[in-house]
Amino acid sequence: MRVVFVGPPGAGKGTQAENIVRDYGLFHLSTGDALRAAVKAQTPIGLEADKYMKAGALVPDEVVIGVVVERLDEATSGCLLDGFPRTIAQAEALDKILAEKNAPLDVVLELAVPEDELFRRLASRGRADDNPDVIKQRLVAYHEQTEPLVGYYSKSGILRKIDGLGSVEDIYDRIRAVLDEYK
Ligand code: B4P
Repeated sequence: MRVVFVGPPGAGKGTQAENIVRDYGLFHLSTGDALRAAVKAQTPIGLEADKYMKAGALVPDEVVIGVVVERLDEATSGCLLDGFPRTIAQAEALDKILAEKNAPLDVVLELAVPEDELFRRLASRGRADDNPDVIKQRLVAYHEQTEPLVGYYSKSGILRKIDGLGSVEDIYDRIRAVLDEYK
C-alpha cells in the first residue's frame, strides 16, 4: 500500500504517521524529519534547507525531490509519504517516479483541521519553526502551494478527507477505517 499524507502544518501528520507505519508495516518517509536531520548534520542540503525552514517557507522542489528519490527505492512495496508532496511540481515528479517503478499511489489522506486549532497546537509544541510569525508564514505557504494538491488528487480519484479534530485515538480510528479498504 502506498499512501500520501497531506495537511496543513500542525494537522497531526507526524503524530498519526507513527501509528500507521507501526500497524500497517509501511516504510515512513517524512520530508520534514529528513530535512531536520540534514540541518542537524549540517550537510549541504541541510544548510540550504535551514534558511527556508526558519522563515516558514517551503524548501525548493529540486532539493526535496532529491531527498525523496534517494530514499524511495526502499519504499515502493509499501510506504507512507508524510509531508511529501507539498507542491504540484513535487506531485508530478512523484507520479513520474512511481510510474517508472509500476507502483502508483493507492490513496491520499487529507487531514483537515481548522486554522485556530493549528495555531493552538503549534504554539504549544515549541519547535524552532513554531513561533507565531513563522507559523503564519507556513500557513500562507500551505494555502498557496500545497492546498492545490487537494484538487490534483481529487481529479485522479484517490483523495480521502479525514476530519483531524478530536483525540489522537479518534482520528486514528477514522484513518484506519479508510486504510483497511486498501489492505
Ligand atoms: P513537517 O515536519 O512536515 O511538519 P508539520 O507539517 O509542521 O507538522 P505535522 O502535521 O507533522 O504535525 P504534528 O504531528 O507534529 O514540516 C516542517 C517544515 O519542513 C515545513 O514547514 C517545510 O519548510 C519543510 N518541508 C517538509 N516537507 C517539505 C516538502 N515536501 N517540500 C518543501 N518543504 C518541506 O503535530 C503538531 C502538534 O500537534 C504536536 O505538538 C502534536 O502533539 C499536536 N497534536 C497532534 N494531533 C493532535 C490532536 N488530535 N489533538 C491535539 N493536539 C494534537
